[in-house]
Amino acid sequence: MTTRPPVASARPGRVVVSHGRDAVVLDDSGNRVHCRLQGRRLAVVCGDRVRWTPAQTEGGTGIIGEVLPRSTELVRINLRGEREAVAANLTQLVAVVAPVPAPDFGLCDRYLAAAEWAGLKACIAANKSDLPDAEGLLDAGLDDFARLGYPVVRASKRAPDGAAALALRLAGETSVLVGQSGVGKSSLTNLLVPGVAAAVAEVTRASESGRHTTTTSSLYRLPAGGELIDSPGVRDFAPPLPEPRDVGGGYREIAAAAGGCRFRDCLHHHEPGCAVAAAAEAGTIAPRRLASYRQLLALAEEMARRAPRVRR
Ligand SMILES: Nc1nc2c(ncn2[C@@H]2O[C@H](COP(=O)(O)OP(=O)(O)OP(=O)(O)O)[C@@H](O)[C@H]2O)c(=O)[nH]1
Ligand SMILES: [Mg+2]
Ligand SMILES: [Zn+2]
Repeated sequence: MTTRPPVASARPGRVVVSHGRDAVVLDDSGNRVHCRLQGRRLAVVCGDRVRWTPAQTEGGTGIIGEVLPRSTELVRINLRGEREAVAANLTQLVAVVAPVPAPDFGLCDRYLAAAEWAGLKACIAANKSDLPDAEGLLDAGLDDFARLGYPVVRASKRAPDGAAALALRLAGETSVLVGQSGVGKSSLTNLLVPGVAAAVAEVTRASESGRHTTTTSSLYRLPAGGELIDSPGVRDFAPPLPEPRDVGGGYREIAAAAGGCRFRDCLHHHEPGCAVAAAAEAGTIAPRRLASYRQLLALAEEMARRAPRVRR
């Protein structure tokens, strides 16, 4: 009679770090398991729900055999023009800005539009509030976002309870911190997640010299419930674009004003009777936001011209 080795059964897990063919998975008991991806076709990102099997591999003790469908995802277009998921199963995007490095509001617009298209909540964390905003540039931009209904929370690692307001926003959500390199995403993570100090300190040290310090996204459990993903800083963010007629859905004020346009299919270029253009002239829509919308619209139209049928 032959006895077979017991077949280990697949278990649920959550990807908390992913790099190439390797990932760290949090199992149901909160243990971190270093896993390899099975096969060439599997790919995971931070936040993915997976099924994994205990197994001794070169780099760890598990193999991920299956990625469960994502409820939401944040996707970017990489330098090769391909779709690339940044994080999965999110409920909220937090765009982090600071007085230094100088804020890039166009970048915020693109992140917020991506959140709208992906059905994520969104808010802005105005970090380093201990520093003076010399040009008033940050405050002016933040006012624009607050008027649109995006919560703006101030934060600082140099103030007592400097992340308390943000902590309230994060409770119960799965949030990703995004933004330029050096705005303080990892420092905020450090404040919000007790016990990860070591892991963050190791990477923040190098940031004093102004380099991109965080190189891989990491997911942490928050003490008040919910999860936080610290992501690497970016110079730019190109979201995958919907059909031209849907681009306005990424801009709340434009979507709201569009109902007043003379033509139902108005794209708010320079069509006659455009309520969006009129609102921008009247000052109720920030001209900067309209320009930012038109930039994405032009790209979406360019894509539609190039590949009218293969587009999703
Ligand atoms: N004054 C001040 N400095 C801060 C604050 N938060 C972070 N910093 C500094 O800003 C620099 C960058 O901080 P990080 O937390 O590494 O920034 P990051 O957004 O994670 O950067 P990347 O990982 O490169 O994307 C460090 O020198 C921090 O000490 C703050 O609230 N106030
Ligand atoms: Mg960082
Ligand atoms: Zn219009």
